[in-house]
Amino acid sequence: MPLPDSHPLLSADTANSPLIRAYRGQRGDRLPIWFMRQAGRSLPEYRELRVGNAMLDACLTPELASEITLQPVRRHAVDAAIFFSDIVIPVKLAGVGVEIVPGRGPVIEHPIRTAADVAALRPLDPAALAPIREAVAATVAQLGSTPLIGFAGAPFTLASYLVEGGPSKDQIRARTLVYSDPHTWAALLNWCADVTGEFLRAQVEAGASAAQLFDSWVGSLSEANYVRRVAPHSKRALDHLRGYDVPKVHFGVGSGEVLRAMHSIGADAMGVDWRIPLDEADRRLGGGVPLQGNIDPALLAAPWSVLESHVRDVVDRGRAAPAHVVNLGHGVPPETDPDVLTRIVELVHSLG
Ligand code: 1CP
Repeated sequence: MPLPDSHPLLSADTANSPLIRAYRGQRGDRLPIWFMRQAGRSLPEYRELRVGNAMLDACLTPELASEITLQPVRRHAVDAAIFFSDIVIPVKLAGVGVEIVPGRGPVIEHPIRTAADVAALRPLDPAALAPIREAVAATVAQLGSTPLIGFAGAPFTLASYLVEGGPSKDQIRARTLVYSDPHTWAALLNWCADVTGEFLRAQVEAGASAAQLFDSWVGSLSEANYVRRVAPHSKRALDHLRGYDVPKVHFGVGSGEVLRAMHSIGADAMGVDWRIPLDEADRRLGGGVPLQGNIDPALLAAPWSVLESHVRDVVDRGRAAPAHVVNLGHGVPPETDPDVLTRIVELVHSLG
């Protein structure tokens, strides 16, 4: 039976989309834009669907995950969907007790802190990823030429939650473990790299056209520590995509000091937070790297005239890079007026 035209294996549409071309360093007529955390609490249609569904259950129910992924694409006409899931999903699927506590974030039932805790971690059974594959395939079939970005948490950010037991201000317990027990640290990061790498690969195999690795909390590390104790594991996570021709994007918050090192693990494009302007990020990367970012999320609630000139400035500075995917410097705050996001998309598309 022939596959529908929108099937990713038959369609070259997403390969020629503004997003994928930009990740490959090509500029076209349209400046692509999407928003980190575009699916989520800023959308009334999301809040409605989530009633009675715990966050991680919603992620593992293919029809819900797919519908939530599509909502912001329909509403804002962004140039990409990002798969609705969470960085802790592969950890949960590997058998670790984790919940997303509303208003707080991922909370780990038994934090992982000792060599014995790490030794007890089980590998991820690929069969457990079936709901992820199903949700991605259903989503891609509906997206047509709009690419789906698959994503995963980088080993350091995942390990931070596992060691701390939940969200933390500066990941101090995790950073202590790096020094107090480097062997346990390395074993934990290898485990994280493999579960997160498998999660990412499942999304790509099921039809995602790009892959973003989020090392959200990398900004708490020194460059030397990052290079020695973290980067090799992040590379190991991305190595799970070997053989798949999808662009790889790497993003962290507060990553100014480690941008170059983060790029060197095998990323094609770099996400930049709001702390450094894109022309400065381009300079730090030595030029030649496609950039993604970096509208300050704090300005989403500012008067439109202020926000508009900020967006124009971001676009202007992004011209220093070979290509630019407009985004925020971090996720959409839940209280954001979604109409503001739609208006930014229109503005960016008018700037070309
Ligand atoms: O009740 C709710 O609606 C839960 C809020 C929520 C949502 C919508 C959480 C809890 N996760 C998500 C979805 C999610 N998580 C996406 C969806 C796709 C999209 O962007 O539209 C993505 C990409 C993530 C990834 C994620 N989860 C990251 C990396 C990106 C980032 O924001 O830095 C991190 C660090 C997490 C952990 C997490 N999950 C949820 C929260 C509130 C947090 C952060 C907690 C903390 O501050 O430590």
